[in-house]
Amino acid sequence: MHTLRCPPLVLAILCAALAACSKSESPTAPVVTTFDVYTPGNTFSPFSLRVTRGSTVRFNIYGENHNVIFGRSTSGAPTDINVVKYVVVSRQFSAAGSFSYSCTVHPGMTGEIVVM
Ligand SMILES: [Cu+2]
Repeated sequence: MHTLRCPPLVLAILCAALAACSKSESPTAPVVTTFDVYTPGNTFSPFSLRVTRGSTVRFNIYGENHNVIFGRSTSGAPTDINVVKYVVVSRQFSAAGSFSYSCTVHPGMTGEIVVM
């Protein structure tokens, strides 16, 4: 009969290799955080915002009445924000992509959220 045996040294090397592998995988979680967009002078500021997938964007609607309408053709876009004033409305971006939006009250008032 033949029995399969692993020398202790081989086991020790395998264990060390496995430990090194699991260590190097853990710290690469994406940074999910919260961002702010403001409405100074009937513009969205910042005009373009890059965020990590799963992040939250707070739309700080001040000054005049504004809405935030996302392109209907873009799948994964968050729900539109109806016309409001003096409120902060949060939207979470859980899908990667480029989401442009506009305020239909003020022609040319546009912005975009790029989700990586
Ligand atoms: Cu507006």
